[in-house]
Amino acid sequence: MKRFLTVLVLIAVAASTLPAAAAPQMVLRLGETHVADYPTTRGDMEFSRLVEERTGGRIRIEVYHSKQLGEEKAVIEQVQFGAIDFTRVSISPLAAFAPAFDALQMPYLYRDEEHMWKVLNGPIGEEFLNSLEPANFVGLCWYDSGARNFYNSRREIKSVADLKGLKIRVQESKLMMGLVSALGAVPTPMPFGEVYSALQTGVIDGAENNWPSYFSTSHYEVAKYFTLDGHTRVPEILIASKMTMDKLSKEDQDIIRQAAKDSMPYQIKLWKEYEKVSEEKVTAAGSIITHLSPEAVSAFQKAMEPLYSELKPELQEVVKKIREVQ
Ligand code: GTR
Repeated sequence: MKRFLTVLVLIAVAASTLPAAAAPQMVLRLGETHVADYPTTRGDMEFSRLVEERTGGRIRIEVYHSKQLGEEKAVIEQVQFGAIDFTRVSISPLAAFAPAFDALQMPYLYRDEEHMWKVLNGPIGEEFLNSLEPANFVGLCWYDSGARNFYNSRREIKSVADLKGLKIRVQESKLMMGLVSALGAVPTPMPFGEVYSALQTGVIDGAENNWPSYFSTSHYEVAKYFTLDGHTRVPEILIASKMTMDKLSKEDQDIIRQAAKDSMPYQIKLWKEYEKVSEEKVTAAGSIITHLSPEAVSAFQKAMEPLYSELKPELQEVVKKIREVQ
């Protein structure tokens, strides 16, 4: 018994001299609209893991997925005021806070995916990330979001004419409202989380998004006509609150910036896999997938042309530069 007690005392003494498991000195919050296994959420988690690892556990970033911190627009506002530290959002709602971002999400702007990545990973993309500071954000990196397409519960869309009069939900974005109006449909801005029930109850006829969002939200259950028109490529962006970043040392700011960039390949790889899975799942569930003829695609492009002439001259310049990227 005596020996047993001695051993216990020795263990207790040893434990008290061991460094305690490093408690984080700073816990920061990241808001994400998507569910836990969605590629953007997993990208956020990779970013968080890298920051924790590279700061030796001093900085922990907790990822609040599935809108736990609110819908996209409200979260962006809170990041602006420093109440939330980070968020990953689509650049569509962000453009309400930084209007130049519309130039990056114009319809049929990029020749293809490769063109988009050349732009985002080159000087134009870097300039956009840096341009957010006056709005009190720090742009960290881009994530993949594929191309957006129309879907609805009423009928197959094979031409622009088929969209006429349909009530289509859009993100809270002026550009997206204009885009849907240009096609003769009726735009209805609405938070992402309300779309399923609005489709189900017939408040709206359709919406538009990429394969993964169409699948993960179960919108395919209530809107089975999906047309591959690919009207926009709208990059996702990871942003920080400038107020949060200003509180950190230069070294920690650099760690955060680099960790975000280093999480990109992981997110992009998961995106590609999830796009395929989503397409398979919705097709198996009975969605009707419509491929457009080249003539129909040209007609979509033509109908949206006025959006370009309505852009402010300085944004038209940016569009020109984007198109010149080879
Ligand atoms: C998704 C995007 C979300 C959100 C959503 C929407 O593609 O990843 O951040 O913007 O679209 O349509 O509201």
